[in-house]
Amino acid sequence: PEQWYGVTYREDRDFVKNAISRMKAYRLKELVKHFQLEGKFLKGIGHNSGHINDTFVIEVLNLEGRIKRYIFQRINTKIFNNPEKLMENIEKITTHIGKKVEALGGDPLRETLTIVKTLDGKNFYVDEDNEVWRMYHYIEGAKTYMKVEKPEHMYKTGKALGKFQKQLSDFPVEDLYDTLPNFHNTAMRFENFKRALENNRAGRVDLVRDEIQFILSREKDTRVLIDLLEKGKLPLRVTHNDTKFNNIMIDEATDEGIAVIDLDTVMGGLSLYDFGDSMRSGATTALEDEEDLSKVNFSMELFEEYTRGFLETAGDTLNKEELDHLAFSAKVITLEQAIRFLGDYLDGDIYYKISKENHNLIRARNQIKLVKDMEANMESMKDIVNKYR
Ligand code: GN1
Ligand code: MG
Repeated sequence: PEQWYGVTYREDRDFVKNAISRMKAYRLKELVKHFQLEGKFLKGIGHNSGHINDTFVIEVLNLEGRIKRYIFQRINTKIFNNPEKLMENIEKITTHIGKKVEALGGDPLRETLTIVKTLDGKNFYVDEDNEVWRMYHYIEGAKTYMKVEKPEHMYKTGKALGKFQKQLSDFPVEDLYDTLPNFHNTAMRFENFKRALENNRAGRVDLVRDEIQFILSREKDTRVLIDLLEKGKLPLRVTHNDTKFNNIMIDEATDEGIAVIDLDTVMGGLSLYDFGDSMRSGATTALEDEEDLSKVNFSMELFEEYTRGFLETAGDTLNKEELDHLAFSAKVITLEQAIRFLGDYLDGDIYYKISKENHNLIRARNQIKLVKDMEANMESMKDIVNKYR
């Protein structure tokens, strides 16, 4: 049997029905046969996080009669259009991190993702509908959270991201394929946004004049980091590029951030993108799609906890420009996300998965609220960085 919970998305019954039937159509039991599973298929469970790929947890019964779990994902090839290169990247970096973990007596199966290969030794499987599938070992005893539950989470995930960047600091950036070129080129995101405005594909421009104005008036901010990169003042590093809070696995017993997951966008980037996105998604009092903006606040306490943890493990690898722009990066990455969500709303919701009407607009407004909060607090944010640098 395959179970279909985890896809529940609040009150939206149609979405749940559609998502369930879409996912049911994947015959997981047949699909996973192509991978080197250690056991007999028991069930597959839909997992509702992530705006891009489809994720399942697969349970098998192994030879000792114990349940073993795997993460099984359908890669969204409309976005990741070269799965071969993408998986090569992931294999390279997880091997690199795995070796470092092992050298320190740790368990690579727990501290990074480990690819489960197909029977013919490949990193992914292409099914008869041309859907692309990959599998990882499941990291047991740890979980991800959609939202920070205690300040300690921020301190510890900050440490984990700093450690991740450090583990990859000696990995040659040119050995990685540029999976999504210009992914965090905020200036280019801004240009794309202006194009979406002109095209007005979904006829929604008139509905969101205030939000559009908010973004247009911040054009200058979108160029700051990219200019510093071009001038050679900010180094190109191997970065994660999608450091949403729920992409860090937290140990259930100790609350330590034990592994950074969702490695699809690991490629050349700025350390600041990763710091900024962690703040956007972690130092907030609400979920990314909370509609009641009175509940959406940027939390200075959480910002401080994360900064403290991150600088503890990565502080000595960062240069002056990086340190000087940490506080700003939180704001600019949040602005970038607002641009992306609102841009997708204007395009008619073609990029991010949505599960209710106006979902992308709700998300954009939520991010705009955070940007406003950060602007009001920018000087204190800089003071906090200065306290720990
Ligand atoms: C997407 O799929 P997920 O939720 O891990 C997106 C990120 C955004 C994030 C916003 C490849 O990540 O860039 O920050 O949604 N990933 C891609 O929630 O576009
Ligand atoms: Mg993710």
